Amino acid sequence: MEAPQTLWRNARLAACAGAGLGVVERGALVTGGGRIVYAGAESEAPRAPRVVDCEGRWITPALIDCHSHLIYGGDRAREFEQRLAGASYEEIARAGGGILSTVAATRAASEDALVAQALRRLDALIGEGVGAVEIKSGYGLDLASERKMLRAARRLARERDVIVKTTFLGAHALPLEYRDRRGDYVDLLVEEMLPALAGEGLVDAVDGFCEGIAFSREEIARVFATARRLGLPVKLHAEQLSNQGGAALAASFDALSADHLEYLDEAGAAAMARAGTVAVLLPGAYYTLRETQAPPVAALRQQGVAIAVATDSNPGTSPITSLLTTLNMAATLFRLTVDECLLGVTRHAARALGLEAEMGTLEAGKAAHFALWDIERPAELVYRIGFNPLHRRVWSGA
Ligand code: DI6
Ligand code: FE
Repeated sequence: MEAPQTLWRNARLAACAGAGLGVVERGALVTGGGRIVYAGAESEAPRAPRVVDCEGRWITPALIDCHSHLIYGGDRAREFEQRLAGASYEEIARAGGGILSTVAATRAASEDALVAQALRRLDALIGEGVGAVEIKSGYGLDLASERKMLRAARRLARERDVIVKTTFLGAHALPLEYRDRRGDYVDLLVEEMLPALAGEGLVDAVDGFCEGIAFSREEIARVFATARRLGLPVKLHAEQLSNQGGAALAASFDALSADHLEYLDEAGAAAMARAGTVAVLLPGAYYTLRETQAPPVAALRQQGVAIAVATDSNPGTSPITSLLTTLNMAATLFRLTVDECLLGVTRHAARALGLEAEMGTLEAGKAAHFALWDIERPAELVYRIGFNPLHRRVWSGA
């Protein structure tokens, strides 16, 4: 254990460990060497040379956005107007708009431009106490452009104090040039793109979009088999627009998470529970697409599936860069409790990224990344809309 350097006293902790939120009313943290050395009652805290009075503020672990498409070229404001005029997301996608229009803009953008655009979105998240973010590729859909996206994602982690987990999402949409050659594109994914990018150290996990307008279970299974052969964990966009049995497929590959899940059935939830696959709920996309079928939260609870919440920040279906607003949506639209919301962007989000040894709770041994809030009770992090009560974000105990 590191030597104590700083005592953060006079705090209220939502440690997100143990039962519920793990609240400690007269709490303190002790940090040293960039780690948490102690988290608990102030009366039992070890001494430290430096003392910070938190003035009764609440401390949570740094928040985690475990599903985002933060890197992309252009925007989709025009498509937003088309949808306001009555076009559906699927109609726009089938007409070559949607994801494919962002693919064109992303292919045309330089790596520097992608980094500069994404930094503004990342800074919005960091400004709300976020300390880790997952970022997917999937708007390149050729080797050079997917590499450019993943390199841009890695660069963000050097530009800011934040952990970035990269996810290869080559199976996001069928690129135009493969329109009549689906099998050839999946061959390209599994034979060339994924092995090359994994070999360059650019890929922390592998994702796909299992949907009528995207890829079938069989196609996703080929991508996942390659991922596992390369030693990479998988996750899946599953059951967003229809029930394809994607969550059960993901669970059969021991997926870290299955995400969206509006159309998940009982059998899918049971398969996730058995595999320990986290359910990542994305209310920003549900809201933007004006979905009416909410994910089966009761079944997830009953099966004991861990629930995480994330922004899905992307230009088409979830143009949101506020994790706090996303929590409000999760509570209001999906009826998650405050505790479920907050665990969904801390402990359970960490699990969805395989980061649980480092982040997600205030516990001795974890990285000293946490957030101090000007609030009287944790519910305020969920209840307000468009108001940011962050006092400060602490990175590595400094
Ligand atoms: N599901 C989503 O919600 C995003 N990707 C996906 O597979 C949407 C991406 C986009 O419309 O650009
Ligand atoms: Fe997504």
